[in-house]
Amino acid sequence: MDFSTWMSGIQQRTEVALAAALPSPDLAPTRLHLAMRYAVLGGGKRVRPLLCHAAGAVFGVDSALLDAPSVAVELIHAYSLVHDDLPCMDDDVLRRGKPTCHVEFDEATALLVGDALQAHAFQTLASRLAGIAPARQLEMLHLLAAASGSRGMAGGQALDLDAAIDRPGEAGIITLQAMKTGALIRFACEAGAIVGGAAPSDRERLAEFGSAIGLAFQLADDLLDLTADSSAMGKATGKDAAAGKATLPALHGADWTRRQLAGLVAQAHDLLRPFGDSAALLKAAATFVAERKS
Ligand code: GRG
Repeated sequence: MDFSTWMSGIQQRTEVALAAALPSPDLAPTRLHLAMRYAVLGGGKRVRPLLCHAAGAVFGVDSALLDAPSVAVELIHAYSLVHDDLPCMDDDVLRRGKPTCHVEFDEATALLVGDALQAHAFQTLASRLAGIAPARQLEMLHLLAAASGSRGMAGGQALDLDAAIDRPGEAGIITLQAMKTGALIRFACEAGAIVGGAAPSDRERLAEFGSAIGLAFQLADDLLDLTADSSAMGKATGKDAAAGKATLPALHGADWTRRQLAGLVAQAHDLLRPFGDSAALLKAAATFVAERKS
């Protein structure tokens, strides 16, 4: 099966799994549940679920076992976008080509949507999951909490908010990006290996792969922020420069960034070499993340 056919299948599968995991809009409080579904469903590339499924495929895992970690990481990602768009953070009005959650609903609802999505992610991953040993579930819960918290995504966001004043250099930017966006991507890859019962060295290899791809993902995003227009992205672009935020493409230019991206993809592909053909989808996913146009 070619990568784009596989990718559409996983995106559709993830949409169904997310819709089933989220509380019904008929259930009280209906407005909150409607807003949660608005923030999660019907948009997004589902990069983290794609990586989780592709990582699991390296170890021959049945897709059904990868739905829970994929849904959990996507719910955390969706919550982060809702909070990131709030007036107290990036103050964005457009996300995935539609009004942001606080514009469509209101600020207080958007705040609660983020809170509830975060809790729901952990509830999903902590539910009884047929076919996954509880010890593996516990490991994933621990990793997802660490990836989301003050030493992961939330901490990276805090460093990013300070970046316009602190003006971090290259090493500082790489650290904050590894936390802000890399941590969830690393989790998605490592979770696939955990569900697959990978040996510790293979699991670490997948986590390192996730870190390389996380950095590539952020570089590609910063490059698109510099070069793409907002209609292609479905969100505002050019915001980093306007906010005076240092990014690696802003420091070094687009050509340097494209060379770095190619280097990171080569590094990621090298990490997968021992897995041979069973890593074909994950290899293609790495290329997709670095070369994406939106
Ligand atoms: C508010 C705690 C908290 C964290 C926010 C992820 C994040 C941290 C902020 C998002 C800001 C941003 C645009 C970062 C660049 C990388 C990124 C996460 C882009 C959006 O992710 P995609 O491209 O989005 O996977 P889709 O819509 O495809 O799901």
